Amino acid sequence: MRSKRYLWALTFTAVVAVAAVVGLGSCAGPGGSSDVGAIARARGLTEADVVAAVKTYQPTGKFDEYIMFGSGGHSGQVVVIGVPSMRLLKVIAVFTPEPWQGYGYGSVDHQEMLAGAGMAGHDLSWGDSHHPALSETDGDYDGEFLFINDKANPRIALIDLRDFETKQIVTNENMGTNHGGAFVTPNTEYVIEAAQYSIPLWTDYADESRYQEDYRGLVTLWKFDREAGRIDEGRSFSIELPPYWHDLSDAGKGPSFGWVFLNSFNTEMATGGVEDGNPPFESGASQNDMDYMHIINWEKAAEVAAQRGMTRTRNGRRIIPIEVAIEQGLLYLVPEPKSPHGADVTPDGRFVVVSGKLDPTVTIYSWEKMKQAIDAGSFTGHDSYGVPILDFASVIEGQLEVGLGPLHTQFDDKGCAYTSIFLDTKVTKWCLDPLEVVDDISVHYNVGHLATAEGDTKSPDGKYLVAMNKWSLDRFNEVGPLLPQNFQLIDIEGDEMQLLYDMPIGIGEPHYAQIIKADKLEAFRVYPEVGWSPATMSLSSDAVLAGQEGVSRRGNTVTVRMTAIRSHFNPEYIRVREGDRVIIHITNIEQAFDATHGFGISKYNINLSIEPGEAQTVEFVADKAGVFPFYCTEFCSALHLEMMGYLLVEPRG
Ligand code: K7E
Ligand code: CUA
Repeated sequence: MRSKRYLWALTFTAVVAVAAVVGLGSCAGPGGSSDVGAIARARGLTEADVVAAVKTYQPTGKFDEYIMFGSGGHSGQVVVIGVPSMRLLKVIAVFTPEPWQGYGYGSVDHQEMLAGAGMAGHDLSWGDSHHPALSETDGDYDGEFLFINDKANPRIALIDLRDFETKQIVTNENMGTNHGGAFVTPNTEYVIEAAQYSIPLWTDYADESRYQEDYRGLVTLWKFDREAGRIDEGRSFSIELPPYWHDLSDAGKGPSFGWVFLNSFNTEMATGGVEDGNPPFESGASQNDMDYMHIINWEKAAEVAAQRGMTRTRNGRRIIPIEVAIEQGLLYLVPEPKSPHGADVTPDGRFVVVSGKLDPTVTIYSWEKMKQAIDAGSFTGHDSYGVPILDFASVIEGQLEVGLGPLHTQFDDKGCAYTSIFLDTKVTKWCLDPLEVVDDISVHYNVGHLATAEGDTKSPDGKYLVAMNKWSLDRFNEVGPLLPQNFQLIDIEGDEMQLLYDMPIGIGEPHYAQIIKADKLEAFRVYPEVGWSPATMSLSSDAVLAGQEGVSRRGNTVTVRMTAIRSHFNPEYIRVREGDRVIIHITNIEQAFDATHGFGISKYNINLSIEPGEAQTVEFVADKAGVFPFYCTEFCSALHLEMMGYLLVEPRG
């Protein structure tokens, strides 16, 4: 191993030399603001710190090479972060109302979408987002769409990356919660969503004494219609699974194209009940040494689901019953070590890497061997639901000890893998050929997922790895008992991993993230035409152009047609009577880059964000008489404070 001292001297000299070359030498004298060496010494920075700073700092106006889409955990949102600077660029509103984006604060389109995303008769104003998935074409991120799951309320959301806005949320009443999603197949043919905690499937209610008979797992394949930019619910289908608890999934690619790999735990089918003297779930569900990975043929399942009589419908969704799945050869099991968490397909699609939370190894399954066993019908037996089980020893490629509590694995461009090690709170780097551990690095602390640049594609870039840590403890200034989580950026270009940057993330527990090359994204700068509807991604029929403003009344409904431009609304008065229904169509008629206006009405819980070219509609009942200022909530110009008007609600009688 190279001596740290040597490394310090080398890089320190290099930095000072670079500074001297670019004219930043010690012109201000020792301790002066432009003496790099003196500043580093005064701040107590090591040479590794200086190198890390140089590798991550982005001067103003310079852009990041990569964009990371991270789950916002129980904020229900998606965070967008530049890599390597780790600058937070945006928090995309997904499952939770968000006032800056005017998401859920009066906009009719958002209101409708969020209302349609309720479940079990409840409006839902939060989600537990875990796994973002970028759309793929031929196994590579294409930068067009992003999907993310809501674990708490089994839902999948779709975000259009032309404007980074949520366009659709689909609900899955046949699941209790989900976890094995969102993951996409290599051309985004389908978005995969697997249930986590099993619930009764074919009956509305069954208590836990009927667990094995009535509770079931489920995996749903949501059909993605790229042309429409929407999930096609009618062409989507599910497959009934045994009532294990299902965890992470991943789609096969290359030789394993057409298949999905899905972990499970609690194959013990423990039903808990610690209050009655039973073993709690935590011990009941982790007794066995082996659980089952599910091997699912989605390509064939899609054909089967399209045939008459092959599915049963429940809550309006088509499900392939487990007997049909077995008979048609859609579902197989293979044992996997103890309470597995991550299942990750290698970039070449030849292997599946599984980590058992209670096992110090990663297990590498060979797709070739699994496929041979499936084709030959060579099984060791069947589970109690009749699903064929492959022989563990004959389908694995190998096992490698990586540390205590391995969770998730990501890949680089050199045939190596990175596994997060929760209990040892480190990342282990290992390579496939030969199968050996080559490096490890401590992370701070209790790491969950990892993300490498373009890591889930068939051609990862390597370069950067972000460790998403659950605990941050002593890494940041103390902010009370609820601490931020910690995204740690790690340089993986060289043989030894190097920690570059700690980014506190204080909106919710990050689970997974994906990192895409920034130049693959082609976001709108402004909406393409004045009067654009982000909901339909086309010209809105309610667009209001300059000169088309006005107010009209029909019975108790007052319709306002309004424009917004720096720095006024037109009209500036909205005169209604108490109890009137008020519909306001507003268009931001500007096409200037970044000239966003807001529209907030005091005390009515209304706020819109209207980006250049955007048309929005807000609808409400003026149920409280009085005078209510409305104003632009974005500081858009020197006369932004003057960009206001009054809602006059005349009292009845
Ligand atoms: Cu490990 Cu939901 Cu993927 Cu959290 S999950 S870490
Ligand atoms: Cu428009 Cu402020």
